[in-house]
Amino acid sequence: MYYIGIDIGGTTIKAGIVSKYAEILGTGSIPTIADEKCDQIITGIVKLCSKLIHDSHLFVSDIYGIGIGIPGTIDEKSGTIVYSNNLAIENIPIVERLKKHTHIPVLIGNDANCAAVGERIFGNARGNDNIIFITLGTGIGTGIIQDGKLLTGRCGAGAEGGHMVISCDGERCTCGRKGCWEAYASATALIRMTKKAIEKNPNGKLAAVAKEEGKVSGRTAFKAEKIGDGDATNIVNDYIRYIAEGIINLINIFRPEKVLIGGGMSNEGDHFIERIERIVMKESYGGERNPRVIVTKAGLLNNAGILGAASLCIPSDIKRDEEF
Ligand code: BMX
Ligand code: ZN
Repeated sequence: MYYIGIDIGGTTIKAGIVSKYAEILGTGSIPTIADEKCDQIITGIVKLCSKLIHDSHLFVSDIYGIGIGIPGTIDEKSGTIVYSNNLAIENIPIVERLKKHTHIPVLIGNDANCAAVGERIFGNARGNDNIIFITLGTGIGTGIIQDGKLLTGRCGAGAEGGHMVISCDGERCTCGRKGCWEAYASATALIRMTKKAIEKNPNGKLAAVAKEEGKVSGRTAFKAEKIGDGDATNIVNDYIRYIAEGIINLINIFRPEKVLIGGGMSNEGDHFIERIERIVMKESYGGERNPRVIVTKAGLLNNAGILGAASLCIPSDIKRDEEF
């Protein structure tokens, strides 16, 4: 019994064959070429799946399901990509179209929602019925599981925590609103803040670190902070503060057991997470009087996309298997 997990990102589509025990038998990827009707994505996925099945010496009949994680508004029930602004596609009945070609059941979900489910089955939220998964990457995605149930809102158009406003009339977000959490606490936002500081002080240590790296990335300010640069310290402190603000807002509504941080920024390590947790513990509603929420790094890391997507298809009795 095997599953295929597919992670559609803005630049790459990654796929992997996954066993019910989260072993990955083989992976592959193709560039994301998004056209209006999604034809290239669909043909690319069909070819990628056949290649993976073939390379893993399996048959189509060994694959019990294909799960796909996609950024944007995903209607799981109708199997439609309702809207994905990064990919610039709308209203694509992707499940129906893929099923015609693959003859394998296909399930889809928002990327962060998939990762939340994956963390609960295979990752750092095993045994937890109340969790919030947050991905800090190009954008901010959130996956909310309450009492064991994934909250997606009507037609999958809810649970977009990245688009709650943390600063009225603040920075413009890709969604059109101003001041969204994503516009302050995604890796993209951190890069914007770092670039701004470098423009102001082109001869400082922060600029030197960026030059050495060859570009400004989400790591630049963290690296410069470690060598004692004041501008970098301010940026990182603000950034951590912004992340914490959003997490506290979510905790005040959902009060989960755990908040799991994934996405590229989670690679900044334990100290990064601890700094966020310190603010969160102090400022969540009720402080230490209310049940503690553990803030921790997500467990699936680089495989979160593939395992999360595959876990959409894995039956719930298997999900609770003690072996995990
Ligand atoms: C955006 C939104 C979310 C997504 C999140 C993380 C789109 C295309 N995306 O807020 O649905 O979960 O980004 O996406 O509307 P990532 O690309 O950073 O993983
Ligand atoms: Zn927004």
